[in-house]
Amino acid sequence: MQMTFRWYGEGNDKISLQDIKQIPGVTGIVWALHDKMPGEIWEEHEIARVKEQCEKYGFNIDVVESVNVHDDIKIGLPTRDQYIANYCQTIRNLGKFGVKVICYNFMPIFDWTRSDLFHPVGDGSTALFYQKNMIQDDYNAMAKYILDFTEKYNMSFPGWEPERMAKLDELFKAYEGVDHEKLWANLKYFLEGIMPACEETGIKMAIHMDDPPWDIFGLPRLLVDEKSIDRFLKMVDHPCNCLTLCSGSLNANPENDVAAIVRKHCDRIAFAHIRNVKHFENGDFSEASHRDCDGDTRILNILKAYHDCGFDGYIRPDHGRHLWGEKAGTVRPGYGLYDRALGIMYMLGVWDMLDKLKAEGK
Ligand code: DNO
Repeated sequence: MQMTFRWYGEGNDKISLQDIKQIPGVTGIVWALHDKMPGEIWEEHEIARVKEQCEKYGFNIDVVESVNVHDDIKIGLPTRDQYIANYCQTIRNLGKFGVKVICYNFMPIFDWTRSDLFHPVGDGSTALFYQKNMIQDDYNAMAKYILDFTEKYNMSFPGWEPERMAKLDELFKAYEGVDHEKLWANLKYFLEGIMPACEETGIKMAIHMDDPPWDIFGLPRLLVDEKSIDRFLKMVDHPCNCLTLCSGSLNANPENDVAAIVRKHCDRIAFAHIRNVKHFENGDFSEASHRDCDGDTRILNILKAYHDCGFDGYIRPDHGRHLWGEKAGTVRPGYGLYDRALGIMYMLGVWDMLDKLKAEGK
């Protein structure tokens, strides 16, 4: 596997490439052009700039997270063809700079959703938290909480573009009639439209799991469990149609056995997100450190499954807690430096030991 670290870009991330360089084992930066709106073409000179910045520190830019998909594609409007053509052009432009994997999602309107971005964990640190009864009917209240935060601290969240969020009621109206089956059909149409550009460039499209893995605010969500992943891979059975298997997103539903999915579909997992989640009986969940016993996601089983399958794709620590002075305003929720660096050391520790045992025939 190839260890990577998500970075929000020069001037947009308080964490520097120099900081990341000091974490052992990181070979690649997971990046994006965060000022692009969904549907816009990523231009060559913009991509070249990031490549140059990362290469200065010896990092590759093999993985992009994310090139966001325009709502018209998800809704299935006639305008989608132009947006799909733009997406193909972005794929071709990224291919020219050696990009290998594009992580994206197909969630209607909202990307990941939480009710508390800095929830006390009990040891002085904080983490992202999901209170189930707060994410049910009032999407405006939830969006207001997130947007007030981004405005107060002057940061943008991918998938939460203020321009889109300003038109929430309109967006919800546009999605009326887009049920699960319609959304599956629109996803298929999109994938079939972009597979030729993937073939040309060798880029793998790696869909992110829906987070959380159930419908919210009456909006359908598709990538939620083993059965839906089977359906997705079969629907467009192409080696460039791959997964970003996010352990934490899937395991927000305790019934999802992520290690079993790894063993079943390892050859189609281009990108692994490792995140640990702690469940509460009432359906709430909190994010936890990467250490197996700190959450319920069974991180050790998952890493063992990747190792047994000879996984040579990209991996990254996902959300971390906020530690040692990291707080609202100093750090992006879930994307501080310290806990993600600790997560990397934990994963590499496990991986190195598995390598050693294998080499010794044990
Ligand atoms: C959350 C991330 C997601 C992910 C997108 C991919 O922190 O894992 O926002 O980047 O869903 O498009």
